[in-house]
Amino acid sequence: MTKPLEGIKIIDFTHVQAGPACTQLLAWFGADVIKVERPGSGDVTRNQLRDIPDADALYFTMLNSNKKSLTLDTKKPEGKEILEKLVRESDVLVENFGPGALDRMGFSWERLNELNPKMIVASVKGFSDGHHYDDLKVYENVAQCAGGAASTTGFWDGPPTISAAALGDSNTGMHLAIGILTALLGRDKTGKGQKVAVSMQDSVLNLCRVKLRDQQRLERVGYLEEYPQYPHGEFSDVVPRGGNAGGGGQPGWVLKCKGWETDPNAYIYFTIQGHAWEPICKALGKPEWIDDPAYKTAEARQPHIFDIFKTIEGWLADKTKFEAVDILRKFDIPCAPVLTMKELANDPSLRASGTIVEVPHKKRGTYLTVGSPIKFSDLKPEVTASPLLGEHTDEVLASLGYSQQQIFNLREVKAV
Ligand code: CAO
Repeated sequence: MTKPLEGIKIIDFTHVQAGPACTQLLAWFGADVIKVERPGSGDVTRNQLRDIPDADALYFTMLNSNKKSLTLDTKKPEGKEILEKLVRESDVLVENFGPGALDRMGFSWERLNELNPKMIVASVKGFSDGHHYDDLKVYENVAQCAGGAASTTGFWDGPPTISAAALGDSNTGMHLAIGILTALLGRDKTGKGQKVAVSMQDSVLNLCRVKLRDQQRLERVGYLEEYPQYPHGEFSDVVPRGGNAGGGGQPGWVLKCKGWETDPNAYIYFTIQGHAWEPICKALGKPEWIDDPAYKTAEARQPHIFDIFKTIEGWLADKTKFEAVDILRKFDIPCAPVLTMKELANDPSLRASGTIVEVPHKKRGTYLTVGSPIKFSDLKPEVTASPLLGEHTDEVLASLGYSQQQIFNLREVKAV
């Protein structure tokens, strides 16, 4: 089967998570992704949090599958020359260096555009160009704070809280992938490449869209009825942290199930959909609530919603999270068990769908990773191992016309 991105050549000048997540996605879909790494060390994540001595860390292997690795010192003249050759014959260059690093290396957008006017140059930065913080280097948690996620996550009586989900890193990488694919389609029409830039702050904020909605509602009416602070607590002039409250018009909460005293994940998320009130009452064995004016409407329930959740917890007390969901699903109630990483790793459905995959690796043996979350009817992305450092240096240089002797000489001067 021909993969949709086959024939698209990508110079992957990325490191850590945001950039690599983007290029890994494109590699799954068939792009020829050549990861350019500093000779001797490579992407810093190869060494970070290693669980096996002398083998690439999972942080690296799980974000760099399906790629080639070319070592190149792009600050040396020989390295620059090789990069120029690669630029001339590639479609996309993706980078997520600190601000100005590519320019300092001599590969500004203008220079790259001069070398290959059809090339798409895609960048991740912490803040967008021209932002008053655009000189800052940024990691995940910094972005979550700058993008509005931290101030709105957690409990009202605790500090701003970071999400475990990589809202700043992988999320930004996914935004960049959409930008690159859009620019590739645009190039088909115009014949011209362009610069695509995504900032981590913007990408986090994009996912916090409903919190900006809430800020405007709060300014207009002074309260937010779906937050736990309503109606008994106080609102200030900024969107508060809402704990585990549902973000839309459906109240919900994380509720204790059987075993919660010893198992920190014996919980389900329970949602009270307005139109599902009757099935909820039936599921809980509370038919008297169906027409009770104190329970019948969402407005009537809201002032005592936590008492309702307490009653539901009473019903859950003799049921495991899995048993509870098995009952509630029959009543069409939106809910899920709170799943641990261990449970997800062993979930037969996720294995069958290719969302959790086992990948054989030359040095590590087999490791688990998250495969493509995007499913197609005509493409089944196959996840292959991440490359060893410089594994494809000879192959890539030979494809650029370098002889064995020239490659030997480049190694002697540590340019590759
Ligand atoms: N050959 C020679 N030099 C290379 C090279 C290569 N193959 N690859 C990288 N370098 C150089 C860069 O040119 C840069 O040199 P100068 O600073 O001297 O110009 C240097 O390595 C360091 O690059 P950096 O600033 O990107 O790295 P850092 O470790 O200091 O910062 C990070 C890391 C992530 C904070 C920064 O890259 C950044 O802010 N990136 C943008 C935002 C981002 O993507 N962050 C998310 C990372 S995922 O959590």
